[in-house]
Amino acid sequence: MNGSGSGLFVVVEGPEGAGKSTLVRWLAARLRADGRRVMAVRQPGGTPVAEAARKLALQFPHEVAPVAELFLFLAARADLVHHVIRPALEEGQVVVADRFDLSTIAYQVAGGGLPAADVTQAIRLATGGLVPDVTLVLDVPVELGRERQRTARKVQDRIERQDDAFHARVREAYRRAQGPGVVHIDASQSRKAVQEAAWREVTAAAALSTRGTS
Ligand code: Z5A
Repeated sequence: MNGSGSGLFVVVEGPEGAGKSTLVRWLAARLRADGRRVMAVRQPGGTPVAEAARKLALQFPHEVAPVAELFLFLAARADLVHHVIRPALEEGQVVVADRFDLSTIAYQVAGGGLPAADVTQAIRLATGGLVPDVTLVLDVPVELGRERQRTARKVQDRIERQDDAFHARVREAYRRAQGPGVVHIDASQSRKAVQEAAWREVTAAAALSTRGTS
């Protein structure tokens, strides 16, 4: 399905504080305990170029033009796909990614107002058309996500400092997301309930293919 070798490509998506990083860590550990070879990545980030783009996209102290911001995220993704994700999938690994294309649709299109068709084309160029086998979309109300970040003492990045209307559009875009392999999980539940729901989807996706079973 992902069109890149025999691995399994799992993406975890959702707004800030939804519990994505927590779930990615848990899934990676659970898959390894099952004897799978796992590559866990976050976006933007994961290669020297992608980490540099992350710094610019999230911490640059001056205004960044919306299209420039888009290309920073896509530069990070293109480099990560080329150097890390595709090689891992081709080796038969399970790749678990904290964010992928849906983040760009939610933040830069729904949040930032960039044109969907052009952004979709740019995404395709950046990733060579790589698609996840399963995308777990974690849903939490904006305020609950923020509350979790405050409790975790997270320092806000440029995107997180956008206004409430922006974040409401981002959440709505995630809630509307659909397509092959897209699954919605109520992430206001306990960690355990979220993990169990995610595990059901990942094992179902793995069973549908021979990928990720090395
Ligand atoms: N961005 C973009 O605009 N366009 C793009 O194309 C891409 C990204 C790829 C990346 O931020 C930023 O880049 C992001 C979008 C933008 N900025 N914004 N907004 P990031 O990588 O720094 O992470 P984040 O996703 O924005 O924030 P986060 O706080 O790391 O969220 P999270 O990973 O979903 O949550 P967490 O770290 O797993 O959990 C947060 C806390 O909640 C933590 O203390 C957990 O222990 C706790 N937690 C987790 N799950 C639960 C449950 N179920 N119950 C209770 N507590 C929980």
